[in-house]
Amino acid sequence: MEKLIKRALDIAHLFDVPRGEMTCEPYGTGNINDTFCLTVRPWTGAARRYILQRVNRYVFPDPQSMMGNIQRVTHYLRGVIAREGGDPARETLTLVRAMDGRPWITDASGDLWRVYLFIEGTVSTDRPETPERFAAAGEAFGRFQRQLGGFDASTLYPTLPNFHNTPARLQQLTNAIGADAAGRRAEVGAEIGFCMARAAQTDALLRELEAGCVPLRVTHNDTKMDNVLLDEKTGRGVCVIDLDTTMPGFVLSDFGDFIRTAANTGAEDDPDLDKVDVDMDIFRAFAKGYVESTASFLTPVERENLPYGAQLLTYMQTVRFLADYLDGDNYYKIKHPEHNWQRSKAQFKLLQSIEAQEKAMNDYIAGL
Ligand code: ADP
Ligand code: GN1
Ligand code: MG
Repeated sequence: MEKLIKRALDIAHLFDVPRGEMTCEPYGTGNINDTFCLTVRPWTGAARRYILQRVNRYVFPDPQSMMGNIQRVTHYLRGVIAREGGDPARETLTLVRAMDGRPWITDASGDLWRVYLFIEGTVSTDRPETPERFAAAGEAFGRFQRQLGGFDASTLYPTLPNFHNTPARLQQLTNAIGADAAGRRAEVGAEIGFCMARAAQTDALLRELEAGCVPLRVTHNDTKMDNVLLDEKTGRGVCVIDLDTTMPGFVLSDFGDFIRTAANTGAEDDPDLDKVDVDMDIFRAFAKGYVESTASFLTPVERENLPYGAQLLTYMQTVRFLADYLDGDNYYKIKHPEHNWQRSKAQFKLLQSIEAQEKAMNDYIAGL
């Protein structure tokens, strides 16, 4: 890590930030990119902070096209936010340019680095203490989609093709089972069985939804609690961050992935499956915030299927973790050899719990 911090500091000097003493420390808890908080203490004036990130090139093989999406989306959002009387520097991400004028640096080894203004006076946490904060996140993700309502989703580069495409994820699992690259197929027979048992039904439901014209919109595709910055004083949702996976998609996916990640009484990788359950208070708080801020554009089919989104995304994550375990852990960073297997089991337990609450979730949304 020391070596990486040193490299990050060298890179930081290539960006258009004030001259002065620079320090850099690892920041956040993401599974994909390397994130640092860069502090610059100019010779005169107050210290300034930035977020410096090295993009994961295994996950994002074409990071420059991804950066193109982020530039276009944040540019568009800045216009909408200004028209609505908001503060564009605070309510969307701002890329800092490098000395050569581009908003990123590609280093000698081919890694892409970028710098964002640090949005001060905000907090991001994956475990807020009050339901109001989940409602604020729901409002913020809904607002993000509303503000991007006039942006033609089909013009965005498909950064990660088939990212939230469940049949394609099932195909990856089928391929991983066939290849058995890490020699783990025999031990995960039960989990393979759970995933395959739901495959045909999922396929049928998705076809139905597509036939019912669920529209393609600009979606975030990584809607976690810690991807929203909340005002540290008021708790209001200030800014949706982590725009790497912003692509055309279905709103069910953004709603569903939030419930999967935030409304779990246990951890995503909980070794104790008894701790994993869907937290209906969090579901209700988020759903209320989200449905209120999307009321002006959500179609009835989208609205009715929001709870199904929670099932779909939890199922997809069960499949993704299992496929990565079978492949030999190429994709997700792991903390121990069975980590992806454990993650997959915990996600499957969550899926069962969400399925058990299907009626309660549908009733709640219908009553909003
Ligand atoms: P990852 O893809 O690794 O999740 P993120 O872009 O979400 O990376 O950044 C990790 C963390 O850094 C976030 O959860 C948030 O706490 C913080 N962060 C990111 N961007 C900003 C920003 N512009 N201002 C303040 N904090 C930020
Ligand atoms: C990854 O880095 P993070 O935690 O924001 C992944 C998500 C998964 C998640 C599972 C680009 O997101 O899709 O749901 O891990 N992001 C990518 O923890 O694959
Ligand atoms: Mg993040």
